Amino acid sequence: MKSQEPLDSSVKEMLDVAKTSNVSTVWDRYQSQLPQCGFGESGICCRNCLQGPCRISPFGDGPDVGVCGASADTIVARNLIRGIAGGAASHSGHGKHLAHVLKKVAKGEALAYGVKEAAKLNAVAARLGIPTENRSTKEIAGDVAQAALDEFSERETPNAWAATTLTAGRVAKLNELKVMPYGIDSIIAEIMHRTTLGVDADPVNLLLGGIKGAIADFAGCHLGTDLADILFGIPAPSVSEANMGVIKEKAVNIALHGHNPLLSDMIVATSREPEILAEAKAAGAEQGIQLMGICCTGNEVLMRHGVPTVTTAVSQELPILTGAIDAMIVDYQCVYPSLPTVAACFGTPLITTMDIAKIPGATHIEFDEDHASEKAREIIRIAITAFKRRCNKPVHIPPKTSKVVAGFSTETIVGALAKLNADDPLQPLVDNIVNGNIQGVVLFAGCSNIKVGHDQNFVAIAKELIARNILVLATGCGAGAFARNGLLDPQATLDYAGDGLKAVLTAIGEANGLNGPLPPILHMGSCVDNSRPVDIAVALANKLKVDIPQLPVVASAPEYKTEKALAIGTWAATLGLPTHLGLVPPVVGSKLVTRILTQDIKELTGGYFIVEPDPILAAEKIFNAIQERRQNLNI
Ligand code: BF8
Repeated sequence: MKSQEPLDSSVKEMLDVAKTSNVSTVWDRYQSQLPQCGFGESGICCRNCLQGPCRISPFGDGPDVGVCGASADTIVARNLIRGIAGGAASHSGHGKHLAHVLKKVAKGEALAYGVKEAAKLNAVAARLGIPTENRSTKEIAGDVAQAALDEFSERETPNAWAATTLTAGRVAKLNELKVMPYGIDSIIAEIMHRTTLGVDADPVNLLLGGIKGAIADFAGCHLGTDLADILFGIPAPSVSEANMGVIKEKAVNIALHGHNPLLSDMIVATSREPEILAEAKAAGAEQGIQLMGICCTGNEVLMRHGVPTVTTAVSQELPILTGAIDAMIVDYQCVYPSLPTVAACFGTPLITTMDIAKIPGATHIEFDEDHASEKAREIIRIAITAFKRRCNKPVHIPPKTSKVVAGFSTETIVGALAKLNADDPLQPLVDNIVNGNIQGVVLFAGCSNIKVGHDQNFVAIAKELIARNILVLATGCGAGAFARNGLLDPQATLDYAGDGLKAVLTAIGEANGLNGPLPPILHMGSCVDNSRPVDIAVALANKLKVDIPQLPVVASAPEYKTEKALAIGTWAATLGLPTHLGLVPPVVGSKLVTRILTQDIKELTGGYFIVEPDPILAAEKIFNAIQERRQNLNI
């Protein structure tokens, strides 16, 4: 498939710069991979043992089993659930890292960190059954951190971050299907075990194992969100900006990329220290230090500190091509190994920081939580030195920026609704769903993918839905796409929302002193923060005394690409949501697996996958899924 045109004019402009500078980007590398392997795209190649690789003929004119006898159904299911295990390992690894730091905080170590949100710590502790009365914050933090670490190994009780956060109905369903996880790492290991040669060959059993892995992913995501809020604060709305125009020619421009707020939060704090600012100014940076985010690290610092977003995953190489980035600092996940090569062309320091995520050609400065501020200072000073080197060299910065209002945590949304009804904050939302002002809710999650015209699907589908009075929530690179294309600006509510949605968003905005509406899309954070919209769905379901599969709520991943997105999509469908995918997943080599995921799973969980690459048809199908649920609720 030929990659389509990006939507964003800044991305197009920088691709022209790449061409004239003779710098290869993900767009070029994708073209040079074409045509991509059809066996891989269909999920019917197997490398799980050394008698292979094996390929199954999709047309029935070649082998229909691998050397060991595995069928296309077995191979497709095995490949899919290994992807889910990869996603679960990533999300939960991020959460585990936060748990270790919270544990250090409890022990009086990692002094740069602390418990910023004691109320959330207490709420999480209470949910986990950890006593809070007459105990110090450190004692409670120690127990919560230990409970989080206990989530990883094999145990005799279900994963608490799944069993205590979902509706009773969902917990019962997960138990009934025997897919409730009993240890995140142990499930990941179990998936690796059952997919090796000669273990599980039953595609249905394999898929159930994958669902268990996806629920473990959910637990890891929720744990990650909770611990980040405890350590760094619950996000609240702030006004910021997005797109390449946030880069300032005469500032020390530092791009923060990756996922974990542990380092990036520290860099934000350190960059605001007078001493460091003075160093930047002394180096000639009259506009000071300009931080900007990429991918989910970008979402974390946008949500909590209003740091602008410069771009999202697919276009992560392009800010460097402006010639004005003085350091790109990466932690882990979704970081392209190409970055040091691009950075070398512009003299930009590309700094890796995590011991599990090194890239040849990068400068590695190992992050260390016990010396977090010192590390942050060391890194910022590298950027200041790079700024001195680039001073007065030509830069090419596309000027476009969009206004962004972001920071909609669950707590913030409930707080904003409380301004309409303090006794029962969810009631105004319920009333407006029942009266049709809000037809339903769609969560846009997941990545940007080079196979899709960058941002095209996200923006086209969301605009259709907003016009039809659907409340849209967003996380991850989806939220970034909306940010750069003006859909996180309250003005977009006035420009694009249907009358019912506009009235509700305006009423909430005015009740909260905003003199206008909320934006039509509420940015709820990074990919681990997909747990936040689930919390809202659970609260709604409990209030209505129904379960999640009855709610007029749909998930959509129109441009997904990572294993993490496979895991999220699978738990979304398991929790009972119709889940739209804008790219065909690598399962079509098995009719059985395809049928299970798009049809049969509906009987099991109430959720299912809608695969639709065309954005207008996708919007129609998402809207219809919402209408079906409204009818079933008699509203
Ligand atoms: O975790 S949306 S490309 S940045 S995987 Fe990666 Fe996908 Fe972006 Fe965040 Ni999520």
